[in-house]
Amino acid sequence: MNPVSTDSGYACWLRYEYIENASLRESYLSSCSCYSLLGDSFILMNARKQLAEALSSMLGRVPTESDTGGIIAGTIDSSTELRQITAQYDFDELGEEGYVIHSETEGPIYLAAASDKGVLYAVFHLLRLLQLGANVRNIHIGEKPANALRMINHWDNMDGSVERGYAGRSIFYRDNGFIPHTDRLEDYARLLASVGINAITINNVNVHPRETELITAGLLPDVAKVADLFRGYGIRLYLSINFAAPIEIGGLETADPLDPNVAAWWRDKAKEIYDYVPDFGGFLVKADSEFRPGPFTYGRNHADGANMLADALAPYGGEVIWRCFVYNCLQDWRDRSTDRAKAAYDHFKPLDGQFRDNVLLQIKNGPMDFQVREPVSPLFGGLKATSTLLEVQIAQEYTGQQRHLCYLVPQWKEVLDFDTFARGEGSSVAKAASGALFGRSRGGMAAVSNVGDDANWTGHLLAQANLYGYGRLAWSPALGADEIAKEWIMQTFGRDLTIINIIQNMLLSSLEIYESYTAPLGVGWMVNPHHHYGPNVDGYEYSKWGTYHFADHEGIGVDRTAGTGTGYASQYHPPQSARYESLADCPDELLLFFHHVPYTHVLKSGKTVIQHIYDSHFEGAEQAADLLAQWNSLEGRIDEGCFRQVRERLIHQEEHAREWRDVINTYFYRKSGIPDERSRKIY
Ligand code: GCV
Repeated sequence: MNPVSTDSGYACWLRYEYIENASLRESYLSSCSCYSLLGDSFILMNARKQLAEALSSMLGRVPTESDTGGIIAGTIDSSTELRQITAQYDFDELGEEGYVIHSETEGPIYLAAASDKGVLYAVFHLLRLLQLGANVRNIHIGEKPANALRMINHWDNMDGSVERGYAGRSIFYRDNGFIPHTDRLEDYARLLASVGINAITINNVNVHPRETELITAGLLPDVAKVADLFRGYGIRLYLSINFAAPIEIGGLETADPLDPNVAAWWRDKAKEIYDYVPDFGGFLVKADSEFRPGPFTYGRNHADGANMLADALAPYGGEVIWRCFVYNCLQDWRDRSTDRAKAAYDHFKPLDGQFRDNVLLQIKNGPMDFQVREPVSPLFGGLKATSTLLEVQIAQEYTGQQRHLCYLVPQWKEVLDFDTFARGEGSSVAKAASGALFGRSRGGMAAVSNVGDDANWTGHLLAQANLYGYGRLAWSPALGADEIAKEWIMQTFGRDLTIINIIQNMLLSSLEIYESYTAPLGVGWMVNPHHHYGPNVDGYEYSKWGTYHFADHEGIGVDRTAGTGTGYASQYHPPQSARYESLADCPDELLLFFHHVPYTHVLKSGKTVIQHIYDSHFEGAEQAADLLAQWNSLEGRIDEGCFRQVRERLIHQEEHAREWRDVINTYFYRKSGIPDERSRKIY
């Protein structure tokens, strides 16, 4: 482990604290005082190191290497004993990344997998069980991930800045080059692997001139070093590319995807990249979006662009991840007919089935942009013949920027559980994104990282739970947000029940609290332009970005119905389309996303819209104060360094929630002229 003090929270959920409880420690020692890990690939060496270090730390004794008992780990091809003992498991079914953990009342604990990566995941799983204080006898676990791709996207720039980064500078780059020493990266790779992440892009989707050069001989040796490091933890490296690279670094006059010289340039480029990184994952592409170049310049479509790149990568097993975050960012706010929410579906639905097999479309969870509340993107279930990735944002751009506590796993769960009805009832986003719903094997999740070089990685210590939770959920969308929270807390703060209950309660209530004192009922935005922090109701109202709430003295909301509005609601399959279309059936929390209503409209909750705005903002601010009170009750029970840094953030959150409350309530009181039923202070 890194020498940084544990007080900072640097070790995250891999603290492997000494187990104070003597009987538990003794029981683990009787099963885990020795181990044998068969094989010496990079991945297995890392697995061995991890196992040995974690066991020493938790059990207070360095485990011995011995093949006569304890833990026996390896691939099924490496030992007849392992193969025989685990004969009852179907390793074909468990696949390349699945594994088995098997133990009886006595005897060794067996960790077996078809591949080295599976063994690494099994080691992390066993260590998690130990950190959670679980029984490790009589366990018969056969695990495999629900998603083939479980990816992290970094929005890091080579100057060391991180777009929408709230935890310091980049851990990869400084001064337009790579940071030479890689201890921290190694710790990061270990953290990611421990929750099953298997893919990473290391540069921003907005690819500037310097990062465009990542695919040139000048920088590929450095890229290769990073790829080597991550490979040792089962993580494949991808790069974000600039669609105009053939012009900007290739000396061509065009980047037209149908121009044979352009295609040849990318083919040569792919060969060059694979010379350095033989298992290179592929390209992540933001094209024709927010001023990024793309195929539109040449009158081509997204399939033309993606397929040309996919053909270049195909001989080497690489893939193209093409983002669907495409919309008109130069809209006229006076134009009520154009609806940004419709754009991704309008662009990509007609192309469904036209993409190569090694293209995946990466779709943000909602149709707008990572707001605290949005409906699910109708492209899930809309696309049936294309592989997809669900993109979520661990970085809290619109959810408190890692200064406010906002545990996002419940939001992602809601998205994953949403029924698209694409193949009738039970067609969840989880199944659509993974591809399982349509019999496709590639698919999964991608997430914008929330990590930087802050000592605790994520700025807000409790925001580590989002990174942890994302990985766990991408592995198994069936896990509960509460379960994940509890796992994370126990591994980070130990097994004291009072601590667990308080922090779990804080995490699980935090999203709802944040939502209640910010933008109401699904309307979104209402933030300061550019940096997106803090309240500004009209911040984007007269802008070109297509993000409006249309509040006037009578009412608020965007009519997105097919009957009288933009028609967005009809992009869903029935019955979701009908539910959103109907004012009576539309769920309260999304009401203003789909309908423009008077402030006196009565919600299902029985409150009017205006009273809901007042109540939720007053209550939300109070609850934010209560988060601080709950945390304060932990003083002396948890590490002082961790306690203080979180308290500082919660003090700010409390104040800032009041600012949100007063700005929003005052705005709507002044617009509507309707007083608060309870006569509370509005300015
Ligand atoms: C990387 C939003 C963010 C941008 C981000 C963009 C995207 O617009 O504010 O910073 O750019 O999404 O996802 O491409």
